Amino acid sequence: MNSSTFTTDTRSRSSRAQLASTHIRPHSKTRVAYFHNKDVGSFHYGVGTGVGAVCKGASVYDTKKTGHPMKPHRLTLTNDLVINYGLHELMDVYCPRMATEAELLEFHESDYVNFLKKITPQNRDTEFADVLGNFNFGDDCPVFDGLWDFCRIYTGASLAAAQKLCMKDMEICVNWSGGLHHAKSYEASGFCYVNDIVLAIRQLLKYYVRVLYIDIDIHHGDGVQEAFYCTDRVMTVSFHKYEPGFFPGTGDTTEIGSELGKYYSINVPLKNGIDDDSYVNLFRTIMTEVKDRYQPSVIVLQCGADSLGLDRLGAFNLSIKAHGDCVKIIKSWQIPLLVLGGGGYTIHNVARCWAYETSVLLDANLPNEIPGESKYLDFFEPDYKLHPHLVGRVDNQNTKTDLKRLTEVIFEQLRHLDGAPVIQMQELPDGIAEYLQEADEELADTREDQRANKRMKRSKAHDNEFFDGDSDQEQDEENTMDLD
Ligand code: V1D
Ligand code: CA
Repeated sequence: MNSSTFTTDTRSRSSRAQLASTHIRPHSKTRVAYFHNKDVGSFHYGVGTGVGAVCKGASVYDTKKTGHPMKPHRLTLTNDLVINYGLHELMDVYCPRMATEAELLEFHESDYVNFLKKITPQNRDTEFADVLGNFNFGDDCPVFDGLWDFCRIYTGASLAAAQKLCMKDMEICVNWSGGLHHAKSYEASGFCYVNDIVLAIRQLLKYYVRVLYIDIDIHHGDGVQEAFYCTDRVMTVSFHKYEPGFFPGTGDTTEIGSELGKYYSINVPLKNGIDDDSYVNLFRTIMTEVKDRYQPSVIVLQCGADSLGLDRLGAFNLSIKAHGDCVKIIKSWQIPLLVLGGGGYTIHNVARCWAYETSVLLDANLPNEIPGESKYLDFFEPDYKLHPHLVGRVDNQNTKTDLKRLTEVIFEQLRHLDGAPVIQMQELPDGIAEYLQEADEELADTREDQRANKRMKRSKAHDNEFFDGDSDQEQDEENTMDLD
């Protein structure tokens, strides 16, 4: 194990993970690798940090005291719990390298990558003022210090994890900093700049025939769906809130894929307040059918934690246990698995959730008491428990009848998949490179059309929306420790 990232462990034994299986898992074949670059938690999304920015209590360029809900510090909190529960002792730990520019260009367009590389809070309002909008930069996707490195760090971790799965010397790979599912090839979107998921899936496609992508973030996984909309080699399934005005506005059941990809995009649109039993039963029912019909050779699971109850941006009622049950269901299939993060805005619960899900992947039992040795113990007050009560802020607006009908609609779509795409890796023609190249070109054409459409729509749109997050912001600031 490469444990160079971590300091010496001086914890009491009581806070450590107990293995669910006997002894030291002598018969367990499941090898788990964890990818974490400790620098990833030190970045700060800043809104309006440029010249002339007004931000109460913050100086210009001080990105720490801004109201953006995406807090990379949640990744430091998660890692802290993973270490203090002793989970790092049960898996291989890697500090992955940053993705290269060439790797980003495998999906993203060169003018967008060039922009990402050059943009800084200092040149934003001078050199780049005219093009910020072209790349969808603004309140959701601000320019902040170290943006380029941040993108390369989280993407590098997803690519390293995918490569490990391609080498087939690991069954499960985890990168909690990844899962930024909204980024498009040509623009940022919804707090996401580089789509590490698309890049990781493209890597997996070199070694695996069928990739199943599952997304349990409360937002629709639009960027991943769009990237693979016309192929049957990737099946995408997103569970999300779908209501007028809720971001990103896509993800109706009618979005089913097109051309070769027709029927290979599944959407599960939900209303506010869905509870544990409804969600997990729906997830199990749909995903079991998808797995049986599609027979994926590898799975990518985006575990956005904004689907938890009490999330600052979310509106579901899920407990950490139920969110983790979805992970448990997928893990039980024993298919190579890439597990990624995503959204999640009540950061102490994000950390709890992803630490718990790490334990699920390891078949380890964690004590409910947060380890007293955690440097960030204050974040977990007042109960200091791994499984706090998260339910109750919103009523469940999903009736049993709604969910039954939704399942029927999706099963109807799945009936079109009468057998998984049959191409086997060993049967791939000699000209596989050319074949994949052609498929790429077709996808590029589709993306070109989509981009043109989107630019047209955007130029017509009059966007007056503004999020008033002051009270949440102040709440967050109270909980934010000095990270330097
Ligand atoms: F509340 C905010 C404060 C500051 C800046 C942005 C926000 C905010 C909240 N919700 N922005 C949103 C969503 N954007 C809109 C815009 C209004 N416009 C016309 C669009 O409603 C974006 C939500 C992004 C969710 C990201 C994610 O959770 O899915 C994610 N997954 O992986 C990484 C992030
Ligand atoms: Ca989702």
